[in-house]
Amino acid sequence: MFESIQNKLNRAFKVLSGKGRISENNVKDAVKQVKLSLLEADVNYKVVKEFINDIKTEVLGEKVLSSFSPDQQFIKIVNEELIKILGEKKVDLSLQNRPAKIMVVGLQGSGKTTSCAKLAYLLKKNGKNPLLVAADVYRPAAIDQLIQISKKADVPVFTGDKKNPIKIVEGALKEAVKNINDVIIFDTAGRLHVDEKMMDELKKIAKITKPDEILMVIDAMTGQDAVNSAKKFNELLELSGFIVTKLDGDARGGVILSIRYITEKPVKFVGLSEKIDGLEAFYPDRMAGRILGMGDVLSLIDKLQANIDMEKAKQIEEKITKNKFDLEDFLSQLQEIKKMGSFGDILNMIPGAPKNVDLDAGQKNLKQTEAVINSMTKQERRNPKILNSSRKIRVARGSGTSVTEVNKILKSYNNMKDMMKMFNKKGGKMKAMKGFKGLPF
Ligand SMILES: Nc1nc2c(ncn2[C@@H]2O[C@H](COP(=O)(O)OP(=O)(O)OP(=O)(O)O)[C@@H](O)[C@H]2O)c(=O)[nH]1
Ligand SMILES: [Mg+2]
Repeated sequence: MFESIQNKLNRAFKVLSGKGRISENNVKDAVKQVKLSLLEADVNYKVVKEFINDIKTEVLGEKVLSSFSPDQQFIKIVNEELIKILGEKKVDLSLQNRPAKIMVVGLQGSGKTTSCAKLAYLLKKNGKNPLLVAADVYRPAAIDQLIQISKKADVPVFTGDKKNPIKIVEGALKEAVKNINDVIIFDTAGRLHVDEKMMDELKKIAKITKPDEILMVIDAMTGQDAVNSAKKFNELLELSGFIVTKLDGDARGGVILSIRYITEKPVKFVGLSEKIDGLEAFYPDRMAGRILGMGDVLSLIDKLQANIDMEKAKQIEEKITKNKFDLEDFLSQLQEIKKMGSFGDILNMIPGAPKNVDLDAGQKNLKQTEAVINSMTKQERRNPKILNSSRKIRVARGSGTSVTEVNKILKSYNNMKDMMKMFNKKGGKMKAMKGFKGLPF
């Protein structure tokens, strides 16, 4: 999924990697690459235009953060723009009415019947009591198909007279009251293209059922054609949102990146497999991370940005370079990291970072660490090497701990110092993270 657009976007980011700072000149080429990636992914040209304009404005207006390299800053901007185009926030179904009614429409073979059953499964898992309605009487096997798949969801199917869609939906409304169903999902007939007769039938069904949601199912593999038919469906039926299916295939990404911008209606779910549990709520930020293929790095950037005190980070950076990182700095770094969560967790998010480094020891018991460091003389804190056994005994007594604890904390300090040196070493193991050299660890 999205492999091609991912590779191409990465090429755009590479243009900027290794550059000292972000500038109008070196960004030009990167923006051009992003434009090509989007066009090749079959993203609607209007969306591409908006995307590129926004990126240019953002790039030039972006405050330069010393701790991020130009490619990282650019990734951040592209990510934010992707989220914007995808719709910013997850939009929930309106299920306040009892029963809430969801009408599922779309072109032939887009995945309506499968998605109805998947949705019923999801809602049931969330404590709802749904009823599925087979309102497709045209394709001979359609009703049996719905009955078969809904067995996996353990949800009842209303089939009525199996002949007249209008009578079927009327019957279903009564059945739901009788069975105390709180959600009704109507599976409707597919059509090859938008034709008047079928549309009239859908309008009639909508008039009778007064649906809380009309969701159109879109096959991600069908590209811009799907976006065009979505536009027409939306004009005729006033959709409330979309289910985009078959994102597990080699969809290029065009549909998911265009649909919301073009129709101004949100994507509410995505289909990720043929299986009953293959439907997920749609989160624009997670999808952007998937498209970029670097969700972890992105959440790391967010975390750091929200928590780092840039000035302090710079001072620490200088200290490491001059090899003057002492126990006082260690303590202040522990306090800083605590704001972000566990150091081990953060390290896990960094590609190529060593695993199983016991750096959490000092963090786990911050109070104790504080007490130990506070029991040292200024001289000892500045130069921990002078801590011989008699000094350690004194510090342990003063802080109400033991020599073992003191040693543990010193070990943790040394580990952190080594890690920081590694982060700072040019071309070292942390090459991938060279922009993060101001990190507080
Ligand atoms: N891989 C994959 N296949 C899917 C997904 N959603 C649906 N399909 C498959 O797509 C095919 C068509 O799905 P249906 O649910 O029958 O589509 P429909 O829109 O109801 O089709 P008609 O009723 O004939 O218009 C089936 O083989 C489904 O298993 C998905 O998210 N991923
Ligand atoms: Mg169907």
